[in-house]
Amino acid sequence: MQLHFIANGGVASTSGRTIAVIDPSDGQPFDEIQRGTPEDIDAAVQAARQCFDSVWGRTAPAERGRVLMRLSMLVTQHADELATLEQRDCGKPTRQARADALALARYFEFYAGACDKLHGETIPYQEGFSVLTWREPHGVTGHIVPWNYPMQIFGRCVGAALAAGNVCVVKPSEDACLSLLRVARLAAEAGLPAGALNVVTGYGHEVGEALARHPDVQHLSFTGSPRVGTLIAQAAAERHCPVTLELGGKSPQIVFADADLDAAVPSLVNAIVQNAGQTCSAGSRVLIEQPIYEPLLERLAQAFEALRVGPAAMDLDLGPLIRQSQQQRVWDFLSDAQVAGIPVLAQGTVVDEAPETGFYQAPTLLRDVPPQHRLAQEEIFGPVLAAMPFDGEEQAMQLANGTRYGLVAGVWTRDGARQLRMARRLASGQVFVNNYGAGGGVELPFGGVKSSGHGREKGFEALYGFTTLKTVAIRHG
Ligand code: TXE
Repeated sequence: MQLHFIANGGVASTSGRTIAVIDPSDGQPFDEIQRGTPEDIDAAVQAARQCFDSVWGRTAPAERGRVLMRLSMLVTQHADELATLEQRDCGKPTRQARADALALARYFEFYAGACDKLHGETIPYQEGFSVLTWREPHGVTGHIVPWNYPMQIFGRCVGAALAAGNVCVVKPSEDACLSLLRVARLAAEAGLPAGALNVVTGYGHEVGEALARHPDVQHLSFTGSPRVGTLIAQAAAERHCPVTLELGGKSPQIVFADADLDAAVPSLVNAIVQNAGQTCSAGSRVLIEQPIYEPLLERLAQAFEALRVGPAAMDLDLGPLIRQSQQQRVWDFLSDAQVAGIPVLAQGTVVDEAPETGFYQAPTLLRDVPPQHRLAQEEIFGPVLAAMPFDGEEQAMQLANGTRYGLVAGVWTRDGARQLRMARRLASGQVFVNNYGAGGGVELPFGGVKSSGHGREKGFEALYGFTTLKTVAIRHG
């Protein structure tokens, strides 16, 4: 049974209750986490506050960097162990789970190096004044993390927050706690002082909400659904707490007739099947220029038919979805497609070894999806790719920008001027040209526009977001 991690130790919930941990590969429980309470959140926030006031908030930036670097090395050493936990807890195929663990190590490595490079400025002002700015930590930061990439999302927000001198209270998804509880113990081993990083498990409407409303939490990071993001933003607004929201997308991949299709096809497929489509930046719409609509669809269909889905430990192209309700959500979208007469062009195969009690979904390619249909407008969060044709740059832009989201856009063309024109006009936080995702580098700021959220994770932008700027103007005697 797992405990909360508060002030560098395991703590049982005041509720005396637990939540079963389910393996998505077979639908069976195999562990338990604490069902946290608002009192547990309060204990974690108090531990964090104390640590901020007495230790971490006063630790020299270079020393913070050393601790984070040791943590990065420990995560690398334990990558296989963390991957095994994630595989069982979230149904991630082995290689994808291991890649997540190594990405987590890279987040801590990057932010370890950044700790002592967070400068203020001096500003030329009137005669007789010296004006300078300091970047100061917020204090206690709250992190509400989802289940699709627990380690990566934890790494990008907690790494930046700790580097900037903040302390953290993390509320992982009730569906994905095991790896983060283990990483918190590794952080203690790396020398992070008690209270700097606390993990409280439980349901969103119980502990997540308590964290969002806690008066001593001075910054909130949330990655999840737009519905809950709105609740978090409202709770934050009531006490004027800054908040970073990352709320997913319906990201277009736009393929022009002059594109290098040999490079594009595997990337287009990977962008929607990675993590079984449960990726905020999933390229879930493919917009194809008319002259290559049929030939590209044919190539995509072949690629989809070759995909295999099975238990995470088999390490196939796709594992199961996270839980039964997510599987039901995908089925609902697909039955809507059927009612609307949207053709299924190709599907992958769920292997015979997959237990019937697991949450499997074959990757599915739909063609001729009407741009206003919910299949083309709403985030499905499953391995379903909606294909539609376009005629020329202007229509591509209208279709690409025609949803409420704006997280990522992909453009495939050899025409340099068009690359720049498209990049300028796409309403999106990220534009990837002739690639998709740029390898997910921690150096690259990441975030959305419109309903995809606001604020930026990753890179130095995230670090700035975890500070508040103080302007000091000194008038000389
Ligand atoms: O998300 P929730 P769910 C999208 C995706 C998915 C849908 C639903 O489309 O199909 O959301 O997934 C916590 N106060 N994304 O239901 O509920 C919750 O415990 C405070 C996109 O799993 O938003 C978990 O830790 N916290 C996405 C986190 O919020 C609350 C990643 C996310 O859960 C809360 C995940 C509350 N009232 C889902 N209610 C992305 N952008 O990558 C829940 N939570």
